[in-house]
Amino acid sequence: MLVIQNGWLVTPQGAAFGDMAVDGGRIAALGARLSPAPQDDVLDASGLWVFPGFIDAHTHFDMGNDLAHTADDFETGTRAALMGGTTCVVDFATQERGGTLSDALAQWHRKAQGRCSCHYAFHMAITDWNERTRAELADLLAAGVSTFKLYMAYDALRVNDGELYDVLVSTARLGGLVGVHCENGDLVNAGVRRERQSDAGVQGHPRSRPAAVEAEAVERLLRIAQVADCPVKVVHLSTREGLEAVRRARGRGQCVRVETCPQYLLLSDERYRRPDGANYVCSPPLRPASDREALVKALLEGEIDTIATDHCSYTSAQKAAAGRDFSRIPNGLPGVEHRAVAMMSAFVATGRMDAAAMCRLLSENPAREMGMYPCKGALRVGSDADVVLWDPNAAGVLTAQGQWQNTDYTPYEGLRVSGGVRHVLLGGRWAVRDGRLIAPNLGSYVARRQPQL
Ligand code: DUC
Ligand code: ZN
Ligand code: ZN
Repeated sequence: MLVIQNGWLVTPQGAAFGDMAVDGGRIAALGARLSPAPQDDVLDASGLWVFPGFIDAHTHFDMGNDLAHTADDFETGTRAALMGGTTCVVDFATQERGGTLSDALAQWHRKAQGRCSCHYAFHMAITDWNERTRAELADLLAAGVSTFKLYMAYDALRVNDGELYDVLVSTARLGGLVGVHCENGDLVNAGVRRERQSDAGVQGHPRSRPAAVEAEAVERLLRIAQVADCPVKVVHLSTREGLEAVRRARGRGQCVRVETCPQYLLLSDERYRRPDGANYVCSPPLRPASDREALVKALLEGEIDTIATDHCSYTSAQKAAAGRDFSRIPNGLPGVEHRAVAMMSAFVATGRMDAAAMCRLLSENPAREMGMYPCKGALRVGSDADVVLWDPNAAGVLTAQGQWQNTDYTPYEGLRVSGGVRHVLLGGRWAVRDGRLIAPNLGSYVARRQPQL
């Protein structure tokens, strides 16, 4: 048994100073003062905050497309996640057109198995909707995949409105949840054709897909979900206008879950004017400061449910290989390692949000939405002992040189941060101690139950 003493425990009942006992991989006791037996290990957590491990429900590791293969695979990506306090990721297995969901799931298991330093689970991205695919859904839920993803853009991945409707109805019937990439694919294609003619370089990227392209897709998705009478999740929301569509749907009584990402809360589209602008190409793109401010306000007012990263990393060389043709730059940013420290610094250390509210965004809400609560996402007796001990007094600067992510840059280069990971327990075992990785590869697959919305 390990007894953690004198920590500031962030529990579902509220934050409290106290002790926590860990035994057999689970939380065995919580209390104001626990008495360790002589044979117990004791950790003095004075001055530390104790969180349920953070969950990143949006990563892309070991993913290829016609432009490039991601720099991080499950080995490097989950190691970086763990070092940043993330104890579980949910990555996107993706169906091949003409292929089955079960083949895609088996392929993603092969990518991850035996390589993960934090726990992992999979969403399933459905790209080929037909009767055979529909018949596989129940098997997916039985295999622990209770969340799905649809794309409204990217020609190789996207579904049409009728298919979207049908997937929503079919998955909701089984208790699953669908997250949707909201950009109008036809408008993106038209915008790319238009901007390529003007030879605008990297700046053609955000111009090819302005806010209205996202907002139209969010609005249409939410109307389709209204007709289907199903809950739905908007992933990586980036615009004020998209947010307004969410508000309208919620005002109609719909259940809409909203995820955003650190890059949309901290960065803006001026990055595309820099010489290394290609490094910031992601979809949806970084937006003007007014969108960022609207999202931050919504975050602080409780309108956003979760913060995930959409980690999809490439090296600067991969980004630069496209030259002036922005449409050939692989889309995506690194971020899985820096989510907690960047968000804590921006919102908790500055006094704009308390640690318990941040815990809901990074841990409890993703756990509920992903069907992992209360095994994960909570400091409760009986929950898995995936635990982060956070030092609120640590200070540092984020740099590519000091990172674990397998790329040569970070979008947050030079960011001064307050707070940091001191220790991480994974399933009750020491994975990170005093900021040092001491046990890689402890991660295992998490078979999930139905989302709790
Ligand atoms: N956009 C996506 O939709 N997926 C991965 C990365 C990105 O930028
Ligand atoms: Zn997406
Ligand atoms: Zn994504």
